[in-house]
Amino acid sequence: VTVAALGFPRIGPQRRLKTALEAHWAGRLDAADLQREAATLRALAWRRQAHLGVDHVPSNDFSLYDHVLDTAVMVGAIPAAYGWTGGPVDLPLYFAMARGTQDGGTPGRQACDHGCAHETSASGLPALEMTKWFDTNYHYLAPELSPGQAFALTSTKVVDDFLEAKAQGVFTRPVILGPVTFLKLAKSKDPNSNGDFQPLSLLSALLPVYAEILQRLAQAGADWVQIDEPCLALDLTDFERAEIRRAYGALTHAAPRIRILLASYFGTYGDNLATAANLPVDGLHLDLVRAPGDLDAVIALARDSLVLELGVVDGRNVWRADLTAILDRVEPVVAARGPDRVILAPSCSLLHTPLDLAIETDLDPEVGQWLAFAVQKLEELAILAKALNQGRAAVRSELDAAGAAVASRKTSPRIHDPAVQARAAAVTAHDVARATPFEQRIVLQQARLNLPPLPTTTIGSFPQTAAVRQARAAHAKGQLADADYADFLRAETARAVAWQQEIGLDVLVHGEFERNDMVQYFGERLNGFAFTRHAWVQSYGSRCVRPPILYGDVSRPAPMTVEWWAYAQSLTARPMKGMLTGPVTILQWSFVRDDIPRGETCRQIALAVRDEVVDLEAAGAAIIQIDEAALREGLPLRRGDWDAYLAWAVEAFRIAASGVRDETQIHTHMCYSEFNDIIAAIGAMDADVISIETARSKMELLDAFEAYAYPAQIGPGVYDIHAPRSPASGEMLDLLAKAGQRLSPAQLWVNPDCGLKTRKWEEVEPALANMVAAAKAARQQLIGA
Ligand code: THG
Ligand code: ZN
Repeated sequence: VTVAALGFPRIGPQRRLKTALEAHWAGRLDAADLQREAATLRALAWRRQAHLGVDHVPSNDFSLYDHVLDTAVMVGAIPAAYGWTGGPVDLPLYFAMARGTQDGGTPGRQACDHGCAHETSASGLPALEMTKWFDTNYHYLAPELSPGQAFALTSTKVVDDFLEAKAQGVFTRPVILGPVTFLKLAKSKDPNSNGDFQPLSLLSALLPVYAEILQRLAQAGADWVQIDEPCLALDLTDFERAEIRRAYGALTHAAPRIRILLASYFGTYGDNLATAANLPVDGLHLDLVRAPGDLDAVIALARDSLVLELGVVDGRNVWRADLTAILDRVEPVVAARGPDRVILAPSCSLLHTPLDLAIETDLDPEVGQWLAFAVQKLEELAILAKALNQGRAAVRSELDAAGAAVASRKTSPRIHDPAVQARAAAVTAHDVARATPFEQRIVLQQARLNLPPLPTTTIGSFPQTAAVRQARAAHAKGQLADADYADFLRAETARAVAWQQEIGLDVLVHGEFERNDMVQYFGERLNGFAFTRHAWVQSYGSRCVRPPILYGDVSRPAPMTVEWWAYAQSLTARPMKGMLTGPVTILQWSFVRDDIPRGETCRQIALAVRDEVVDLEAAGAAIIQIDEAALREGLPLRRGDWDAYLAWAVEAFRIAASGVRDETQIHTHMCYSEFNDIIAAIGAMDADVISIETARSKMELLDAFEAYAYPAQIGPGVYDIHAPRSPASGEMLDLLAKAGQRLSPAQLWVNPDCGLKTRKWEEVEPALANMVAAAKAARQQLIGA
């Protein structure tokens, strides 16, 4: 039995890759030095994994920005806009595709408040579109493919990295993103745009490049090659399955000396299982964390000679594995198939876990003993392999230690809070619904709020200036006293409130200067969450997140936002919104416990948020916004699982929102643009007002509301906050007029697309003043008011 790692965290210790990339982009590190640092980080990762006992160390899992972009470059799929005429892709071109360019060479990509990180193209080249990688929090760059797209081997990075590692004495298993998944992830760019061009139709043109790569790897001496086809965890058509069979028939034929390990992960093979198990490949990876049932199903179908790679350790989460339970499961497989035909692995690439638990010196030791990051997961696999190869007695003490940690998690009062469980179990229909329907509530709300038609507001945050970030950092380091930090934040808040009032916004926000990451802010104030210092996970390019670790039953010991809200409201007679992050988003952006269903954890968070909503109302808030930026991201990979997810996700929002009286108005915000397929679920959330992103699509998004009559009020964003420019009021008026054609003017609010945290005051000030002017003009035009 051997051990494989499908991929290792590439951002490096202390996020060294981030530091190097950002220095390079700022002009402080030249290309050669960036490449040198990248080579050092690759060498570190290879040596580390080999040292930890990994037999199949991956290469080509490293990337300077994104492995899907690397694949596009490998096959020469460079969109025409970048002016490439063949030959090697240099770093400026590579980073132009990754980040866009603006005149003067500054990159165009701007993360918005909720991190949607869209490119801008005010001038210069746009970046490729960024999309979430399956159901992870990693974002890849979507290749763009047109009809007649030609492919040519353009980068030999996969061969170069294999040889680089070999020269260092590490014989690696190169990783390549498979041709079918590559094409399925690509965006179709059809200039004739009749919309029926399918990138998968390019498979025949693409396969020769893959064949050439495999042949070159064979020449370089490679043995196993890992080809990732995670599309096998998705719903596929018969045609797509047939194309997968055709692809692997061709590739195994073209490179008979290469042993292909085909890897899918993030879910069950499901109805693709017969296809996968019968491919002419040498090995098949199974994600036994997400799909434990795949093991027996594959064994029943696959030929005896197929090597099975068992993904037994969770590559998507941070919990220590139950080693004994894994051995109980795997020992019979090894006995039946033989040790040479079993490889142990994480369930997926370790890209999605933090690097090393050992450096988390501040973590609570009780919580710490329950965790395993990438390095620890490879240690677990080495222990398992040793137990399988030499008998359990060879690793007795390691198994006992793992067993003790598992037992402690089952019983610790830090995790299990009977009061929280009883409360969650006692939720009734009454708790998940407002007292009366929207039509009645809105009358009471309007009587209380007395807002003009087309009321103006913002999403919640205002620019986090260098001064704000410096003050937070100084406070965190203990260099700025609590009282001084609070004074500073109060002054920022007061300034923002006065300014909003001055420019004539109708519904104000306090600006969120006290908040860092919105999930972190709430997690730090809730029971059941732990925070790390160094546990970074790559989100996209050089950007990382440190997801909170949600380890136990969730409750709210004390109000989290009421003081800031009350202070801000005391400065104005206009309504001040209470601003909260919703339960699904908190869940989605955390590492979540695996001992109870996600839906149950989400319900606990929802009850904690409900407590805050009720307290805000009691303090006098007439409007409370509960953002669900990540509701759509949580959608399961398979359509068949959507309804169950949406049922508990929508219920969680309703639990959070339904503790208030009719005359209290609940807002929500979502900053993504694909609504059509979940619009009914969004309606079922029963918020009084929703703000959404529409400015970039020029209100095209509102097409969703043709087929579905959205029942409540809606603020389609009129100011595209992702672009570093301030739109004129005429532009915003046009958008409002467009919105007025699809929605009743009585339904409409006027607001930007998203929060303004990542913008500059110089952009925000004129933009919001223009937005208020546009609303005034629209009141005349649409309503005659
Ligand atoms: N919070 C959390 N998770 C998230 C998001 C979030 N996951 C999805 C989405 N938003 C990811 N988008 C981003 C956008 C910007 C950054 C990271 C993820 C970013 N990070 C800083 C960096 O890498 O320099 C570090 C931020 C920090 O200090 O915490 O800019 O909003 N939990
Ligand atoms: Zn947003």
